[in-house]
Amino acid sequence: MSNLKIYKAMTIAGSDTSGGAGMEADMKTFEENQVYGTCALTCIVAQHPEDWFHEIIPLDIVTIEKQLNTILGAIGCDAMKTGMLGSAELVELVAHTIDKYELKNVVIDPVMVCKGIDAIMVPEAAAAIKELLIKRADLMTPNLLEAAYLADLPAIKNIDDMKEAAGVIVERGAKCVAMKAGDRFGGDKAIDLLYDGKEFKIFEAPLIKGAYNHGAGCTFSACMTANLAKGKTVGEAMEITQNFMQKALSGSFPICKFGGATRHWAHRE
Ligand code: PXL
Repeated sequence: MSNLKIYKAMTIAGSDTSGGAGMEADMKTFEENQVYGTCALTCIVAQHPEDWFHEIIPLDIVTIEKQLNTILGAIGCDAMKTGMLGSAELVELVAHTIDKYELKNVVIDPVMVCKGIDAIMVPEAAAAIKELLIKRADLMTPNLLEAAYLADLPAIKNIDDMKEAAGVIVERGAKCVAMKAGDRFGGDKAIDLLYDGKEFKIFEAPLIKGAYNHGAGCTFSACMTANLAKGKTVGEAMEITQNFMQKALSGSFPICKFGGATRHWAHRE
């Protein structure tokens, strides 16, 4: 038995049955960062083996509330993140839970789109995230589509647009924004932006051609969450996460004929 201090992180997320994204990515990333993970499961995503159509099977709100009670009533957490929330009712429950337990290090990953679908999946849930969760977030981790939606901008096409969107999201109440452009601008660089309301920091990394990036957004956000749980600043967490992602993407691998996954353990190889 160990007496070392154990840091804990909670994810409120869906299960990606294929193992690369969702709560599976979150829990693997917590573990790789030496943080004990707990999970309140919101839905199950089951991919059809013939065509990889993502079927979303929601869990009922009472079941989700029971899980939150287990975790927060008995175990607690040093940081938390959200993943696929899927309904306005669930977003309301998450907002209420953050207030009730006065949760610290609240990371909101506003999962509104899945790779390849350039449209907001559940408009009511997205609107509720904008209204109820931005202002409760210590850190928001949107991709470009999500950031444009949250900031009411038509599209984000360059770094200036990223800064503008981050500015609006902070004005709307988030303490900090870590925005992931990934490969969206073309070119040979992956660009991330960190804004804490005072200073814009740009993080540039070589774009890893042909990487399997399924689950990369969840992994990024979970790595930030784990490091906030350990008491790192957002800036320190971002440095660690940049390194973690570079390795996880460089070492990504195919899992089936429809795609692959990031290598969560690559940082220790
Ligand atoms: O990467 C977004 C995402 C989040 N959560 C779950 C998912 C996916 C994408 O497939 O399945 C559960």
